[in-house]
Amino acid sequence: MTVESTAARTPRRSAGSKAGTTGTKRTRTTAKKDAGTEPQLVQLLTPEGKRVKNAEYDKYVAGITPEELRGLYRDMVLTRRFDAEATSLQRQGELGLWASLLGQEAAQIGSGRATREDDYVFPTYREHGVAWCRGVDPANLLGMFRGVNNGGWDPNSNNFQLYTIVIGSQTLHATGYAMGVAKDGADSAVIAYFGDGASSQGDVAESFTFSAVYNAPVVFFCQNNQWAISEPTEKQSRVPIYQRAQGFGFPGVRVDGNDVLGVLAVTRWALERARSCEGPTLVEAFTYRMGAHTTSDDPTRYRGDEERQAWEAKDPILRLRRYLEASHHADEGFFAELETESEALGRRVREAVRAMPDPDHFAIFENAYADGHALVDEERAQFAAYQASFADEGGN
Ligand SMILES: Cc1ncc(C[n+]2csc(CCOP(=O)(O)OP(=O)(O)O)c2C)c(N)n1
Ligand SMILES: [Mg+2]
Repeated sequence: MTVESTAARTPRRSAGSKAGTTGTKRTRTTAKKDAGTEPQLVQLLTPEGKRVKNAEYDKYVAGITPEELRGLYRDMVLTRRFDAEATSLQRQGELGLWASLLGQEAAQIGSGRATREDDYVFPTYREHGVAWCRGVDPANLLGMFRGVNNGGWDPNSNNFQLYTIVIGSQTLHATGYAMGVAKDGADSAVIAYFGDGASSQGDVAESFTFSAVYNAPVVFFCQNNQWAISEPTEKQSRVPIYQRAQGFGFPGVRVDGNDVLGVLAVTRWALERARSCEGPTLVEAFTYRMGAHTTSDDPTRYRGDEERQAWEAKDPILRLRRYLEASHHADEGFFAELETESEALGRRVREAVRAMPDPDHFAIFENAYADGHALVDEERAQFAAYQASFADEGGN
């Protein structure tokens, strides 16, 4: 058991409950026997910001320059600032909902920066940091959460698919796309993001099977943030998630998801495997969702403060800052300038959201069927009558 997983489990109440005690005991014994090896965690930067050597993965970040390190730091800070702005905008009534990535910045920036322009990314709904790396305007991520559009960007402009709410389904899309890439003989790779909860979905298991059998150039990037809304990871898997890959016939690696350097190295390795026709890889980025599942959720109802505090000590931004300072790769001027840039980003996003035009109320009926449908016609007429009922009040 790693320190991380112990910390994640400690504060959870007697999760099994009385009724499940016997069953839990029995399956635990089985799980231990079947799991084989204890979880191994790849880490290049400790929470204290110390660089540790790693014989296997060091070479994937060997040439990284101080400027690139500052770039990773900047990416994480701006992403966090954007995310905080979006949360505030929801609280102000400008967005209907927001899914925060707080705590997952290293997992997303490290993996996003490992991708090449011609790679293709299939996200969930929380990949704001990856979207940033792909060059999607952060303001565009907010349209769907404001309810003014169904996506907000052209997937093919940045090879970044639209956000996917149907848990795990994008892993199938990614696998199919990757099989197409292989048929085209291209050397680009595909990366599919999903969560610990999604790992229980049949779609994910099917995509593992297909990608393995067809040797598809896809990286499955699981952000294990310890929670699927209110369900802890131990309710999703009896073995560490990365170890599941072995049963499907491809490698799985667990990386410290709060270590941007480690994530960058491991994802580069996995993408390189995909490009050299070595097939799929499962990367489990072991991280923590510091905030609520979404702005509609209240995590105090199912988890304790101590757990969050333990993970705050492993904050991904803080640890890179410690490393940058200790190695004299960044000075006070850099941090101050970044602060100004962050505030400017927050302001820009705020203004952009408030300026988003409301959609044409009837557009949804036009886009349901290519050739129309009697039921849709009926609903359109009902909606038109409803709208007209406001006419006396000066509505439109
Ligand atoms: C197929 C499907 N089932 C259930 C849901 C409801 N749902 C939305 S998010 C979520 C939890 C996902 O957890 P995880 O995969 O760990 O991702 P995280 O939210 O932690 O990033 C669930 C069950 C859904 N959107 N789609
Ligand atoms: Mg999760």
